[in-house]
Amino acid sequence: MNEDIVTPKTDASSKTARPRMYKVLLHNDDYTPREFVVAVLYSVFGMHESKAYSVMMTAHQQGTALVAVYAKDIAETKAQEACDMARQEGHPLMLSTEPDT
Ligand code: NFA
Repeated sequence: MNEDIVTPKTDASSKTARPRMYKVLLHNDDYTPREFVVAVLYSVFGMHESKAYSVMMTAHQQGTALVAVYAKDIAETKAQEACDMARQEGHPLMLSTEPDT
């Protein structure tokens, strides 16, 4: 009778675990030139210039802005790369990472 009916497993134990995601945040400061921030967002995060400009302006006006969300190691590497580029040019630009929710 019903022995051919197979019900799919939908419980959590049968689902594939996804890696925890991390936000990369851009922090405002009084010294890093706006154009430099835009250039970093473009070269490290592959943002189009118009998007990079609006993220830069959000940080400038609100103090911080969300840049992107990645797996932990990628988020940390990109944040570090961006900070390194700034340090190389003598700018205090800061990016940080934190768990996404
Ligand atoms: N506040 C900086 C300036 O006026 C620009 C800036 C924006 C710096 C976003 C850091 C992050 N030159």
